[in-house]
Amino acid sequence: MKLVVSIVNNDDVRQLEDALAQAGFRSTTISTTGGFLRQGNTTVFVGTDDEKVPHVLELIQENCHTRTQFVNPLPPVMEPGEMYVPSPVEVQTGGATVFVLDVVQFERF
Ligand code: 2BA
Repeated sequence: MKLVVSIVNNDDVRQLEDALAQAGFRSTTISTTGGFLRQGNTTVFVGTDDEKVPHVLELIQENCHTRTQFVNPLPPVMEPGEMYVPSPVEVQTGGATVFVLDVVQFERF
């Protein structure tokens, strides 16, 4: 058994959850925050049999989209009198960052 952990854009979660449910997969989501952009995203957990992992990955790929954002880098340490003019940097996020983990034991009581 595997646990598929995918970090996805908040705007894609609803669609992904629906697609997973329709295909018969159980999922759990938690609200998370990216360490770089410091913006909210969602982490989706799907526990499933090894042979069904490709189907889960397919659904994630189909339903999660890449986005381009512009962010202002953190300002450098300044000396008095110095001026910093921020210039936004282009960052591509997602579609999804996915980790597939081995599950040692699974129980439902
Ligand atoms: P964030 O950490 O907010 O990162 C958002 C996007 O910013 C990343 O998109 C990447 O394009 C860019 N980025 C991140 N760190 C960077 C850096 N040090 N320098 C330049 N650009 C950087 P994604 O790679 O698609 O990641 C989307 C979200 O997935 C991340 O949000 C984070 O929450 C999670 N994530 C990505 N890789 C991870 C990893 N190895 N471990 C844990 N979480 C990860």
